[in-house]
Amino acid sequence: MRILHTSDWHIGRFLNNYSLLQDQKYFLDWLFFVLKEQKVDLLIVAGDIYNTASPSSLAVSLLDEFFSRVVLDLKIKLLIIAGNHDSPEKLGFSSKILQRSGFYIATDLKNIKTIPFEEKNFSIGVTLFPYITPAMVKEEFKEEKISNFDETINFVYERYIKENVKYDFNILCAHGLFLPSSGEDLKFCDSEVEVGGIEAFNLNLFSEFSYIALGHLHKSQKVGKNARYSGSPIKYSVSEANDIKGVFLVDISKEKGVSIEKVNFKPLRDLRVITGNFREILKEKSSDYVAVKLTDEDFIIDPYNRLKENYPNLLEIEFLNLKLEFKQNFKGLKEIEPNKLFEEFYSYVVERKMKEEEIKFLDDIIKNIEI
Ligand SMILES: [Mn+2]
Repeated sequence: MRILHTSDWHIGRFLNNYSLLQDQKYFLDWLFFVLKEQKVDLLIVAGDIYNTASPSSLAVSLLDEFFSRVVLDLKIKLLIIAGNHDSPEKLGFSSKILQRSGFYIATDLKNIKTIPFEEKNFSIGVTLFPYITPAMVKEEFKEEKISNFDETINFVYERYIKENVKYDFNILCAHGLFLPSSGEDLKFCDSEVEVGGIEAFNLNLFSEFSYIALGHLHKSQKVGKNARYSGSPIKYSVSEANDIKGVFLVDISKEKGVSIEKVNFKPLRDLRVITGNFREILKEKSSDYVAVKLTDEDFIIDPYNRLKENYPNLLEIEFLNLKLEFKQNFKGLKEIEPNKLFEEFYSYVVERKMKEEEIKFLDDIIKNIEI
């Protein structure tokens, strides 16, 4: 049995003001190719399928098309759960009909479930555990005393999961912050929101699971001995510039147990940090998403628009070594008289001081404006 584990697609997401739909479509086309070439039996998407609870019609049709091709054309079993960004109602729509064609969805507490699969000489159970908060449990079970994440996971485990841990191989698909019992650190990045230390589940309860396919953290990483965050397939913040994105292929067999391999994804447009001198950087061109760090000591006029001509997907500019006098000048801008300020600007751009008559001309204009 070959499983492909991915998560945090955030279809419909923007990076600054740039729509990433084209980049996301490119990822889905690549994924389709991998699913086909690698003869995958089961695709697991561990939450945050969409970026918002009300995705655009373009985002919905992109996914609809992809899911249909996977389930109907490739005949691959598709298992998805809701993440904290997804709307349980929207994602769960017509899930009963879909289940008949091999498309399993778990969106909230009521539909936590374990799907059994029979292989030639062994059985597998995949438990779908969507993003759950203490408040969601309290709303459904008013008389239960549940106030934190520890009590939530214990309750959910006892009520929905425990009796289903009975297969030769038990797989869990979950979304949220799961801490390893070994105490190693998790790696975070800027594109995740509302990730707090207290809102975490402990993985202790799931030690007998053969593989845990997690979603929520956007950096791909190993958690404890049997769990992995696949990470987002696309870099959603500059803090991920050096990440290598991809998906996990998980092979399960009676003889060899579980073996895991990461398949790296090369994006349509990469997200990079470029550090260097303005004029040097301007010699190159790229359609990648770039954050530019300038090493120039002197201020540069209109760097954003000038760079954008060569880097249409420019994200941000930072001056690393700007001379102190420039910084101070900016702080005190309001105190400097407008004509002095213009004189400085003029001499910077034209590279000579203003002439007597020009200064007089300027003074007249400024006087007129002030009146
Ligand atoms: Mn996410």
